[in-house]
Amino acid sequence: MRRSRWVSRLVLLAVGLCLFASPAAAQSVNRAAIDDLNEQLLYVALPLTLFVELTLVYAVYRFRNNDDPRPTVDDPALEITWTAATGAILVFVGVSAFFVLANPYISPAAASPADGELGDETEIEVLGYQWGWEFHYPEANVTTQERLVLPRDRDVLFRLTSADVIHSLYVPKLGLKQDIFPGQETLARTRATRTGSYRLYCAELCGSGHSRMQATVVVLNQSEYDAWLADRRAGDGNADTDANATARVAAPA
Ligand SMILES: [Cu+2]
Repeated sequence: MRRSRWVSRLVLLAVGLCLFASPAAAQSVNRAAIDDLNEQLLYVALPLTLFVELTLVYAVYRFRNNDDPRPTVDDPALEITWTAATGAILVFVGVSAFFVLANPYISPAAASPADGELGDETEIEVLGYQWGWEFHYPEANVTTQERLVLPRDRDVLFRLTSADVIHSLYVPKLGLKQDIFPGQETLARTRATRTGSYRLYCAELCGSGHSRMQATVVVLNQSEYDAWLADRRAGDGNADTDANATARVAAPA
């Protein structure tokens, strides 16, 4: 009876770990795709880890006083089984990861709005330089620095270029990461699903000012975004409008 109590405790522990590791609602479609994959893999990895560790503990305990160890005998059926099981797990991991990689938000260069999965896109040109960021909204002819404002629930396509060396746009909370090369345009895409303020970093060591190469991403409701864009267009260079964007996030409508 003691054994069944231990088994039930272990099952409870496993369930608890799964619940603990389950991410909260994601802030973007990219983040959701990555979190879902992590969760799927966790459900495979956790039972396997428990199985391996329990087998190890059992073997150590069961054979602790074995003064007459004998060589392992061949067992083709067992060997075929564990090889096939390992193969099946690797295929599952590969297929799951492939579908996330093929997602147009994760691999934007492999998809276009014409594919039907994407709606109307807001285009934003991102320039990385030693050591800062410039964000240009071509539709409104607005340029900002150190603050990237995005509309919520809209597809956004980033056209990324570098003025000098290799940089990398990295917004962990939005699941966004894309290298930026001089003399070459790369793409990134997202759809933010929650208003808020997120950190943007350069994720490629790009010189002595690399650690300062940060910006803030502000996600606003569509109407607030439109108002912000109109503000910026009316008074380009007016730093106060950036503060307004942050204030809107602090007190979302
Ligand atoms: Cu950089």
